[in-house]
Amino acid sequence: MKPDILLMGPPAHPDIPAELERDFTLHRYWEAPDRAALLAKLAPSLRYVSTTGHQGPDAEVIRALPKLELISSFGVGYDGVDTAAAKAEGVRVTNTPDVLNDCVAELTLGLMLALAREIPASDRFVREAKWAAGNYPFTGELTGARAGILGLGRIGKEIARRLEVFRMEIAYHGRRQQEGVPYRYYGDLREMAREVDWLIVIAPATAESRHLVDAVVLDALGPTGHLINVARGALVDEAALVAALSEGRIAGAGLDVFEDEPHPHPGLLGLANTVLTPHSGSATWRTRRLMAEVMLSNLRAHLAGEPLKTPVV
Ligand code: 8YV
Repeated sequence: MKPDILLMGPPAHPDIPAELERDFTLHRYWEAPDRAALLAKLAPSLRYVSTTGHQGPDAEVIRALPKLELISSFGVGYDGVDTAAAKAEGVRVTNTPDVLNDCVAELTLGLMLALAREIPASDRFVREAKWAAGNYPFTGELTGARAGILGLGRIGKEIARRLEVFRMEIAYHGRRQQEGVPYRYYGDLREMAREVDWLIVIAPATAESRHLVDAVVLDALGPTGHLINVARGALVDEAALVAALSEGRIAGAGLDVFEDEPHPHPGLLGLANTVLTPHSGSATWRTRRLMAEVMLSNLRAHLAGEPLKTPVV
């Protein structure tokens, strides 16, 4: 008999349900009419959960499943999984790092180019036949501008490599200075924000990083500064961002993530100085397939009694 697995929410890749069903009996948590009853039914046997970084399980669900052994999460960020509860209950947690680095870095540059060169507005200008009446106004550009990366991890470094091609001056902020990194380190985020034209957020969401980018940091970035967030909405005080954008206290923002997804702050929607994407940093066919393979490989490794491929707990 195949072991049971609980899929927490809608699959992040369409192949996932069928792939899971090769090795497991699949139970769909989010579709269950009575979730508590499903947990109670599975409690005596359930050893596996498949999820994404946003779908849980929380401490309550983890504690309701005493036989749980592994939570295999899809995505590099796992802030939606209660890892403290998992650890306390002896449950392992895995994520899908590395395979999405290039993809997220690519969208970051896309947001920066779209903002700097005003590509969305230029596109509307052409379509709305305004060109014949005169040229589109000049825009800014990336070449030679200064960028500060908040969170120089694996994705942050891929972003930096791409910024080098644009001959940008690169700095970073994180909890500590990294050896062998050629970029200027700032121990103080506000100080870095004051010195750069682009502040790029690519750090994990934790209790400590919540609202790191607040009104003070935005004011330090200043009226010619741009904010890019491809990490988690929680790192930026979205209400403060809307105020700063509306009042021209910063120049613009490119956002792939929001505090309350899928509901961006309504104040962002009417602003011309924003480019907004629907948390699609890793959402390409190639990368989502690679992420699915890593998520599945952890489950299969555990089933085979082999070491987990990418454990976080
Ligand atoms: C999600 C992400 O996994 O990897 C992450 O941390 O945020 C994304 O790639 C994706 O949105 C699936 O839910």
